[in-house]
Amino acid sequence: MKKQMSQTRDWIATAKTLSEALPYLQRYEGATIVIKLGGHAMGSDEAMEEFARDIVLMRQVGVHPVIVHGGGPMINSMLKRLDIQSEFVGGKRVTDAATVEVVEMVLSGLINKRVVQAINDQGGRAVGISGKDAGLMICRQDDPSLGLVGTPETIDTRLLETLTTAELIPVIAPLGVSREGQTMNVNGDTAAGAIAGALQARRLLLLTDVAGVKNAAGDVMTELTASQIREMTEEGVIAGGMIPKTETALDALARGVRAAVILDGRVPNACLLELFTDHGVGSMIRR
Ligand code: X2W
Repeated sequence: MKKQMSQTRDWIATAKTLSEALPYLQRYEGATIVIKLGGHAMGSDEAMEEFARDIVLMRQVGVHPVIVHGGGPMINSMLKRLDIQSEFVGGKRVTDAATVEVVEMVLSGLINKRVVQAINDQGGRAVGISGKDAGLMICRQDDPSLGLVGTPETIDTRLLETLTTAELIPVIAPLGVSREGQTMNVNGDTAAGAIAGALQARRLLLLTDVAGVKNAAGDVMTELTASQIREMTEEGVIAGGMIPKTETALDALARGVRAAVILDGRVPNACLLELFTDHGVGSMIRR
């Protein structure tokens, strides 16, 4: 009897949570949300399953999620198995012809299909593509010393619009093609920012393994403006691996994305918490 009562209380709490989510569900109905998947959420089958459930739930309530994934650590381990040396300069992988083949195999093959399968296992309908499909992402060479690393130059969103209109969930591997037809390796965050900008997304969610952007005292700032980010970067408060993330966020905002969130992907259901509750986990950056 006692157990039954506590179970009833659990269900009441669940119903209350759902009821409280209504205004948030209404707010994001029909919104395009670009999510950069990386770090912890890709680190285990359980984390991937939980991420996939969040995505399928978003689609179920009328959001249009568009996923861009990374996979740096998996590329590293495959390059190691193949005995190919690899190094990063300024957060980007120096990419020669042999390396780009492995990057494409791992990103478009292994990882992209794993994400697609995880979403489909939860009852979603995901379609895996890369920036090469239908000319989605045309790149120019980033810095010649990095080799085949691309900076997105034009984004053709037509394929993504076709997929989202058909209620399919695009899952994008961050590879592009140069005007000359050369395969280019693109940083996952950079690709997500460019795609979010081209889609004029409501939100860009960057899943990371940190609590968010910290101020000089070491406290996580839950809301920041673009000018605060620029100041904190000049002062050296934002440094190291956070810089590519905040740069991506600023770039997406400049292209018309309404807000970018650097989200702590280690927190369970981070995407749902951010979108459908008052309790975000990470730092929201607005113009
Ligand atoms: C990345 C692409 C994958 C990526 C790389 O080769 O590792 C460049 O560095 P994460 O896990 O999001 O870092 N490309 C140019 O961005 O993965």
